[in-house]
Amino acid sequence: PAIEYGLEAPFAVEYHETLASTNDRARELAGSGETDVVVVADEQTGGRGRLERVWDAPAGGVWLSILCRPEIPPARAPLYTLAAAVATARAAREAGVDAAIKWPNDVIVPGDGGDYRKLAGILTEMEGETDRVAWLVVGIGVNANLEAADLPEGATSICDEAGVVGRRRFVQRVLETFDEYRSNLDAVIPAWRDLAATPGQRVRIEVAGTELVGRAVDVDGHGALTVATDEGERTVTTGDCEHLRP
Ligand code: BTX
Repeated sequence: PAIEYGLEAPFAVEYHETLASTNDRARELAGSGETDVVVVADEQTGGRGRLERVWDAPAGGVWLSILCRPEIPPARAPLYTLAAAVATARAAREAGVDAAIKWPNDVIVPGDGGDYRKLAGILTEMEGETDRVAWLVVGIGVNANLEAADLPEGATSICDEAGVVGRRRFVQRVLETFDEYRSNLDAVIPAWRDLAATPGQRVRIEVAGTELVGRAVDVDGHGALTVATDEGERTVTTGDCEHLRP
């Protein structure tokens, strides 16, 4: 294999050189009753984003999915997505990248004049009853040792921003931070706020076919975003968020 993941992590690590999607493999493991497993691949041939979008995942990136079974209602699951964003942004900063979080789940590198480039994305999937999650798969995709030419427009990588990163150590740091916050969910929002680029920005958010424009204010205890619009304050639980030029 190109990299070995003999990690000191609170998760069992399953490494693949190539896989269609680490989220799909983690879901398979969920079906066989596993938990606290991380699936890592050097390359994905069928990487998925949200809403059936394609996620480009050539060899050299960090593509991983964490499978766990937290004792929480589904309404608290977004905190796991935010915890993954915090873990990823912090690890990227430790690698020398000026990383920040764009609500809800993108890790970006802010540029001049309101511009930004996408460094990483998170895709959380789950199954469960109304009162209790059965399993949760948190997929994290980070453009690590890749070059702009290998990535879609608007993307950047750790390598382009700060040079080649040691992926083993990077993954280790992501998992450590994620583990720290999953057992301390109340600390997720404050940590997220410290790394967030969205509050204070003018944003356009697409939610289920409708569009909302205004100034992002803050996130609430569940990670929902409050936006000040001309028609008053609106709270959005999920959607596609674009930062607009000031
Ligand atoms: P998203 O729906 O927010 O973003 C998807 C969009 O991002 C695409 O439509 C494209 O415009 C852009 N994009 C695609 N590939 C990249 C890339 N490598 N870098 C930057 N931008 C890109 C975000 O979805 C959630 C992505 C999760 C990916 C992880 S990888 C491990 C796990 N397995 C899996 O199949 N998905 C997750």
